[in-house]
Amino acid sequence: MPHVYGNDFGAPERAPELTDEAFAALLADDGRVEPRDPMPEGYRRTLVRQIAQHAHSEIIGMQPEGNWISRAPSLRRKAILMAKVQDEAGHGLYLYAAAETLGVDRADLLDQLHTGRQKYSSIFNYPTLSWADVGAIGWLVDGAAIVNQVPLCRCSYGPYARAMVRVCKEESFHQRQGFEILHTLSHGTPAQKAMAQDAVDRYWWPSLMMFGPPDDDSPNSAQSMAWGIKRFSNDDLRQRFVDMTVPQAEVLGLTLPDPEIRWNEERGHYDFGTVDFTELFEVIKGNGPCNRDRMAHRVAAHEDGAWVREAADAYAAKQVARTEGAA
Ligand code: FAQ
Repeated sequence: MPHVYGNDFGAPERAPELTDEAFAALLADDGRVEPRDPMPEGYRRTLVRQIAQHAHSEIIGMQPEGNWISRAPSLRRKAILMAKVQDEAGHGLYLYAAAETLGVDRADLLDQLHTGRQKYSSIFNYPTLSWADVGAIGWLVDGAAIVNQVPLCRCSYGPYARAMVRVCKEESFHQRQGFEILHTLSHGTPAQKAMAQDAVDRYWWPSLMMFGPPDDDSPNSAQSMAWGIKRFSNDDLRQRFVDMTVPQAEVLGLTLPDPEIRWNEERGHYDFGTVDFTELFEVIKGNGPCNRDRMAHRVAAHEDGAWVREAADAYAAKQVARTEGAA
């Protein structure tokens, strides 16, 4: 079936293509592209790629923390964690809906995830070994996600930018709950502090990798920035994250596992050590510690949920039949 824009955003059939020059003029004029606007095919494909990867990351990202829902240390922690994991599912939904405004179908995007043709963030291929990892994910992973996503609220594509506004508000809450978990552990017993430190030691470098490869090895950045999809480069956002996080680590009383971190007066930024991008590329290729588990779990959950999709389809068909019968 040919896919059309029609969905929650009320958009019509696929918009026609546009030359790069005409599109540049449109961007310069109001800077915001909506589903009904014509757009170059490359722009549309880039958005589908990035938004789909982003959506997949949100739903795969439910797994590492979901692992701790049944073992959260108190009822309060459990309720908060359940709400957070549910938020991630909601973020996935906003993002799949935003992708669908570009004329793709979410069932097809999920199929591409399940068959390894589309990526999801490297960070979710690391295990959550202790309760402190839930704190480290909130503080560092959600923290990195916010730094990356706040500029996406100004992305040139309207539905993606608007989805990001709400996502960022929720991520801010997530980051604070992670910070609070680590603060409590860090000011608890020596064993609790050691657990918090161990979590930060393991999650620090993978969090820096979330921003993607270095700028000179990032094939998509230049074009995405020219199109106003990305507003800052991978390295600029990575630096922003380091600058934001170092003072927070001091408040937590925890050490970031990088002896090269120091304030550079001249640059007005923190210097930091070299990220091992070989590890990032290996994880992206499928060779991280948990890639196979994450994907097997996702595919099994999708198959187990087939009856829900069938029931929803049957209900929708019944509603249509009722409406047509009443007309
Ligand atoms: N992992 O040329 P670039 C979250 C791929 S949400 C995996 O630099 P681009 C919330 C990249 O796709 C986290 N793959 O690419 C949460 C490209 O592959 P392709 C997700 C990566 O797109 C918290 C290739 O490498 N956030 O955490 C990664 O210009 C807690 C070359 O790279 C987003 O998706 C990576 N780390 O820049 C949920 C934000 N880095 O497709 C649960 C939106 C790069 O050409 C719990 N996305 N690749 O084959 C973006 O901002 C961008 O897509 C980047 C990559 C910055 C990720």
